[in-house]
Amino acid sequence: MVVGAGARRALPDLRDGAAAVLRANDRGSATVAAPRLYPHQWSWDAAFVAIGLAHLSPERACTELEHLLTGQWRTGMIPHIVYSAESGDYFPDAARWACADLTDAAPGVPATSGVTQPPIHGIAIERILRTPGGERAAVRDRVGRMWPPLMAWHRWLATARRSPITGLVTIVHGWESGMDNSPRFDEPYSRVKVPGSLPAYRRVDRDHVAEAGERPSNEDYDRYLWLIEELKAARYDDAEVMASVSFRVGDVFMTAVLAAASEALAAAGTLIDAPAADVDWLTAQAASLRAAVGAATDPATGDSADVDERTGHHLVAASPARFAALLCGTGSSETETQLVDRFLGDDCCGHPALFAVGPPSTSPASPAFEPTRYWRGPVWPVVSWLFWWALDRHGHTDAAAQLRAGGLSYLADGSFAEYYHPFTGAALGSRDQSWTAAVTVDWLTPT
Ligand code: 9WN
Repeated sequence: MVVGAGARRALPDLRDGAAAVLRANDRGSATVAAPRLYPHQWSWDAAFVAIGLAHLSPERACTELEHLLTGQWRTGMIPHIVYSAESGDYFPDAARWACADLTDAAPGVPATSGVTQPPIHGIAIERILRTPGGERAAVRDRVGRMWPPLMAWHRWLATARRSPITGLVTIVHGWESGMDNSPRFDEPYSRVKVPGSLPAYRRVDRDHVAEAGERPSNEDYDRYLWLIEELKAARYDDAEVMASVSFRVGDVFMTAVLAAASEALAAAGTLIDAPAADVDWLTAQAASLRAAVGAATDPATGDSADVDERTGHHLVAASPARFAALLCGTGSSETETQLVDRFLGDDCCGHPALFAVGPPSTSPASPAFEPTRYWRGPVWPVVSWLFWWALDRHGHTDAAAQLRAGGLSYLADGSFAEYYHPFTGAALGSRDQSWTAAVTVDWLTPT
């Protein structure tokens, strides 16, 4: 059932409410992504959480990322979930991944998943340092201590995950994109054949979200779980995974995020006197990632495409990933202005039926659009935040202001939902979602 957006809260109240959610979800040195649905630490959620926490305590923001890094693999990969020691009610649990049983690269403690997520951590690091309090020596020292693992993370992405053909970052599971069941992946997922030998499982997520239609389908879940079995068969070995897993997509959104985060991390490096060779390497990576996004972008439409690496097909879906070039910059102000106009236009953030300005996870104009189903239609505040950040950074301040105002309209009901109905503004999915609260704190803290 869809209900309209609830009572609107005044902005100072909203900021206090968001800070209270972050406090309530704090388990000491890590923040659970959501109190019931996601009782562990997620990788890109943790980076958004750190961005929000930076305004409340830059030291606590550092702790969030330091905790995430305790789950880093020896290869450099930051896994998408760092499991809490208390058995949270979430599936797949750590036992299903069995990472430490299968590879020495995974830490024994904490237990982790065996895939990764969008690398926005560099953006969080730069924001921590630039937020008032971030200039304190104690904060800079702590960022300095995180520098080597952060470099290892970026180097792993560059060596283990960049396609030698397209230069895009390859993902081997839809969960790695962070946009799990987006129509972006319908075609590559159609080629993931689930055999009858898939070990049995129970969907715990359905216990926490009343409406099944707000979550991925059972067919999606079978594929997600089957891919875990394929990763296990490859013993999570990077080369073996690339050679054998039946889902391999050059992810243009992740590539643009990595370009932006590499540039942000390089800027952070200059603030803490990191080794010049590291800063230069990150700057060069950012340029080459931006070029890969450019090569995946149709000059006529401005649409950026993912690439199914099993077939070579270019995949353009009506998702915000089409506008990936805006995240990392196109290098041409004319092209960029046209792209911003399209992004804010009828086919995306400015669709006339929208409750407020914001990129729907799938355009209402697309046949794949489902207004309440997860990444197939709802508006996700964190995605609005990311585009807001990029537009603001690249000087599109009016467009950025529209995104922020629209984002706050969705958020004003004070539920800090995981995602929102694009037409009614009703809260969907989890409530008290940490990253939603974090971007609210960030947007509502005067600069
Ligand atoms: C699987 C935690 C995560 C986000 C993802 C979002 C969702 C998990 C799930 O929740 O994914 O990783 O169980 O649905 O898709 O982006 O990081 O908030």
